[in-house]
Amino acid sequence: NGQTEEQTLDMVIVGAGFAGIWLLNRLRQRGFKAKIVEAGSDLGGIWYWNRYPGARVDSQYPVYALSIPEVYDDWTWSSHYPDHNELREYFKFVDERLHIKKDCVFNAKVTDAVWDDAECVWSIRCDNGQKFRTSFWTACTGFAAKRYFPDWPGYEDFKGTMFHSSFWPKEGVDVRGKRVAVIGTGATGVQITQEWCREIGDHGNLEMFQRTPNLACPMNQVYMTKEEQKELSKGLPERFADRNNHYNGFLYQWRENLTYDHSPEEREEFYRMLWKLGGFRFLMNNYYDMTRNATANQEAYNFWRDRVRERVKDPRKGALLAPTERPHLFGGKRLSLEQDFYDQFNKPNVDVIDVRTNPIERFVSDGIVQKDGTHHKLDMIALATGFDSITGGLKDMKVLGIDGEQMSEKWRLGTWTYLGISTARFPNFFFTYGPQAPTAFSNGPSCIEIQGDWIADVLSDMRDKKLRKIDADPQAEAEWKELVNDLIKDTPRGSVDSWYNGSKPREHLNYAGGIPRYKKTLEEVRANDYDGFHLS
Ligand code: NA7
Repeated sequence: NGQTEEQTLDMVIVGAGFAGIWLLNRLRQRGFKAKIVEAGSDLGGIWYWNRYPGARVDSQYPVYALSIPEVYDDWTWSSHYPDHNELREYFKFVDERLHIKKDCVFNAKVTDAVWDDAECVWSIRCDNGQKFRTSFWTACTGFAAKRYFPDWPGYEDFKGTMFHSSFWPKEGVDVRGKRVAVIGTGATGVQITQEWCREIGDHGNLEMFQRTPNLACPMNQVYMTKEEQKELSKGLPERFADRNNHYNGFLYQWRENLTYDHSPEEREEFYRMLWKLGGFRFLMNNYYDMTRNATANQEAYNFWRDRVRERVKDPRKGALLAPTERPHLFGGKRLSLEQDFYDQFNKPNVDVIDVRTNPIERFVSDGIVQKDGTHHKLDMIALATGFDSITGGLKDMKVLGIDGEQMSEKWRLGTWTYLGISTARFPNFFFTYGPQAPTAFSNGPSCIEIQGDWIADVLSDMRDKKLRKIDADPQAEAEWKELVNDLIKDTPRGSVDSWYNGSKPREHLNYAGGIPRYKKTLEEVRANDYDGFHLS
């Protein structure tokens, strides 16, 4: 309302997802005054927004959770890969235990943050008029805070129902008997397609518009009984701690042996074993060289393709979903996990539409027209077109640092961070699960707990030493960028075009050194008097 009183704080946290909650909890434990500002009207971060059909986490139980004893001691998940409803229940439970909401301002989006170098204080303003004066602030906005809409003409002409995956109505939509389209085949598009194929029934029709096939792997969902849940929760502290020993923050990682250490028969057996275990294992628990060597990668691709082709009976659909020629290096793009996604394409009323060779030309009142004039009559469209990933949400805020320099301007031609957590000339400002950190290559909670703890340590150390300002050194930042580029060079994720590489400009935005090395680096920087930062 513009009249809201200005609050003075030690830390403003933007975003009430895993990262924001973790950081708030830590700062409270240390006696800091902090508040969360959240654009949504409840806790959950991405899980507040993710309500599309089939939305489900694909980090396998129990790693995708906060390692806070007050929470995990009494919480159980019903399956290895819980859905969005259960995740919101989880956040409700987190609040019951930690009373997070009493320090949250909901329905408020940060618009401006301005640094005062003389006072060492940030002035933060929200779109609802709320203002803060704060010594520090952290953007816990994750990598998907800004939706992406390709610039197709005619969106507004479409008279049917259309939603972006991350802006789905709470009450859901009824697709029974409807003609529907899903645009996009990322992790989201696969989940919506799989779910809608069931929901449309025999009289509906689904078309999945695909530019690039998703090399989706079996989820092999496991539902747990209450007794199993109890039994499994016994070793939780050790398992949470063990996340930090694995590259991706999961409880498994690449093997030490190589693809051709095994005979073709042994290899087949090994692949089948991973396939059966499900989850990301076929990608991330595979031979070490699977993501480093093109021939080894091809071997894995062939296995994957043959398994999918066995399931999709129509050769045309099969060739589009699992092409004979590898469309890109396996693991170069984020794969999805599926249960019966591929089997759904055996229904006569489910099809895959190739928009690589025949792109979407425009939206019209009753559907979509492709370049060659093919007209798809539709009642409903799900836009699973993803996000202006990793830096989009950060660049959307007007952040002014030393001498009024604007962060979006600093990052216009490329992103510069130190440790994937701060950026030079924007003192006392941090971000989590963002650019040049292990973000897209790691299990979210694993990464954000490490970053949150480090940020809390910075505040404690500065309080102890009566310091007021911390700013990254531009040289340290340049070296960090070089390291990020260096680490990713030999991996498929470095060479394949995907959201891993942001949007404008395309660049390497993920730290590929893995969770253990990242954690160690942060600890070393702290132990060496914040090497690479200026403190005053
Ligand atoms: P993604 O993975 O960015 O997927 C977006 C999809 O939209 C992808 O298949 C794109 O095709 C497709 N897309 C984007 N623009 C177009 C145009 N112009 N024409 C056709 N298709 C297009 O977003 P998700 O929401 O699925 O997943 C984001 C992450 O959230 C996910 O990886 C998890 O980590 C959680 P493309 O593949 O680029 O050819």
